[in-house]
Amino acid sequence: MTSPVDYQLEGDIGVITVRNPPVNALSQAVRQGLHDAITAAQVDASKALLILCEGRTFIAGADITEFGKAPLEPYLPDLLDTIEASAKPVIAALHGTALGGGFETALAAHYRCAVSSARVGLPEVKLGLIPGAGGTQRVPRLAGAAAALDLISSGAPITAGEALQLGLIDKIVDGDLHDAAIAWATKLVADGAPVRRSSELSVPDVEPGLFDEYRARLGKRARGQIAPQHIVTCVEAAVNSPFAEGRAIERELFIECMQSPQSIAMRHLFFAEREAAKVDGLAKDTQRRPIDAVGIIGGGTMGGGIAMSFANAGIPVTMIEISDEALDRGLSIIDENYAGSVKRGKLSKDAAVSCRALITGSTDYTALADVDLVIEAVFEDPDLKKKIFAQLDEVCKPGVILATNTSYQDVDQIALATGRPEDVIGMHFFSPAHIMKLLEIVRGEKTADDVLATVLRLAKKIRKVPVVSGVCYGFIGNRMLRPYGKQSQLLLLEGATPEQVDKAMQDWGMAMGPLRVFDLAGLDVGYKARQALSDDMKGDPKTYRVPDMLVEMGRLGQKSGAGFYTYDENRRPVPDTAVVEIIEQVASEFGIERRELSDEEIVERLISALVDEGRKILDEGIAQRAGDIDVVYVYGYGFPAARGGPMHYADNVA
Ligand code: T1G
Repeated sequence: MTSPVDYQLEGDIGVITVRNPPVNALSQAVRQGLHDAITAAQVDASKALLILCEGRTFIAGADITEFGKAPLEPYLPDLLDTIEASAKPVIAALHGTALGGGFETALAAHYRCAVSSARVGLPEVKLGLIPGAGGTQRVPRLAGAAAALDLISSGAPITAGEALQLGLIDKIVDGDLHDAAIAWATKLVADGAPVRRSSELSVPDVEPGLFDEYRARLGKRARGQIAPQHIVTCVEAAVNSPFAEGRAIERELFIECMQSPQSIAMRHLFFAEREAAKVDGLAKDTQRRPIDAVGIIGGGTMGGGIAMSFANAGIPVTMIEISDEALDRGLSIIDENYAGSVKRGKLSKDAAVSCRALITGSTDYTALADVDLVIEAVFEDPDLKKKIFAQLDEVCKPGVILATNTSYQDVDQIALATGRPEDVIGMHFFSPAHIMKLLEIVRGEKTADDVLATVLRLAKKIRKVPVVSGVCYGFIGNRMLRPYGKQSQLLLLEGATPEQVDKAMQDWGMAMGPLRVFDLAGLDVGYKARQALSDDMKGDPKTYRVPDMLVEMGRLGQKSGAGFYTYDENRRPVPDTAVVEIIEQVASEFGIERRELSDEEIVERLISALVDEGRKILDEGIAQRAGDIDVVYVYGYGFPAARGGPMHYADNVA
């Protein structure tokens, strides 16, 4: 088998090229190839060595598919020692995303250059891991402890410009990377540039209390996760110990993370997220329709957030509202959101201005005559949605994709309101739509393959994580939320309080407990949905009597200042004995004797409710695979990534 690593002498420079598509991951063959090339070059005519990669990116990390299997030599830390020990200067030339073990490889080299579009980072923490090949020891030596803690604990990549400022790379080159890197390497040789080993540097002075501050901050931000805390331990070791000792601590903690259920869960999600974008039976080369302009029906919270998602990806948007007042209101919400993103440093002022400029409004449907996709985002009235789709059928040109943002309505029924059901699909965004990553794509009975393929590709362009669902009441996420919600009501009647249920779930890792979620969504939403259902479909009255009573008392949730909790002036939930009294009254009406419930029982019953419904969804083929359900719950419902999603948890942990 040909090695994925090639070595050529170009003048005085030994050029080592990695070719391991799609992302030049550090598979065993790549590690072996690099090792052999570096070793051979020590005794040939080369005066300096250059490592670069073909394809879309420099090495994007260790090969995650090898994790959990018996490790094969050469081990990455040993390979990087070999690179750093080279007697001849080694230069790494970066493009695309130099991540994880890929960036660690570059840090073991003596010099680093990059094209300006390159990004570098150590995202291991997103896999429940820590850098395992010297990253926690070399980054602090080059950029300082605080910068290292930020880079490694966030896992977020930085630009080449930021890396240059931090001293993590030495030069940004223009034009063709290969040629520019050869030219720079030749100059370094001509200038007699020495080998420079970052492992021999010491970490610049550290602010007192830095590590305790990070432990506390990460303890809040990544509750219950082990990797972030181990990162702090390793960077602290870089300050207090020689390189070899610090690296040994890193290795020990890396192996602990690798074997942890948390990392196994997060690695499962890494691949599940990528699998979710693939649809059985949908050919990879399915023709896609061009989407150069989008229309949004409804300028409310969802409509505004959806409009921003497209504008932020450079796609012009026309937002339709029923009146000028409503339109102004919708556009001003968007202005506030952009101002907020700039204030939080998520977006530069210039970027906010140029994105906002892509959003226009109208009260006239004919303004949609030239768009390629329309997304309806009005409130959940099935007749109103059908009326809108019938209108769109009249004004939109042939080939336009007609999408509904409904959270649970029958997409097939909506499609039948048009003469082109094959062009109709569900695109269920999550609030706030310009932030939440999940996009549930609902494939209708008649939805055409090219419509589905187009929307799947588009999801990636607007930086969403797509999951495909079949048509059923509530699709994947909201359908599972119903039994979860019902179970929370039974737990209240049997003896728990709203704050006990929510605290148990939050301590277990959920971003928010069920009662707070319902208060945030608005209890009236569920109430109205129930009004449209028959008693049979509503199910056991024990599971909705309390929320019905709260709504009828005007306690609609956070938006009305009270629901299962009362909310203070800072929108913080405050337990309310009046709610407990209502729960006790309803319990006695149903003859339920209330008792002590343990947090374990609360968690077990709520998660089981999710999993049981998940299994039905799989049996019915509404979801293609269990991993899809996990991606929905982690990206859309605040399920802890460190537990891998409800189905992974049930199959691997519970
Ligand atoms: N190993 C194996 N396969 C990988 C991979 C990796 N590191 N990265 C991507 N792939 C596959 C992916 O499954 C998909 O396959 C295809 O490549 C394209 O990926 C010791 C231990 C690089 C930013 O965490 O973040 O190094 O589905 O669809 O959107 O310290 O992939 O086509 O069959 O995501 O353009 C650290 C992980 C590893 C980076 C490209 N590195 N990758 O994004 O394409 S841990 C990472 C990414 C480590 C060391 C430690 C992204 C990307 P398929 P894609 P993309």
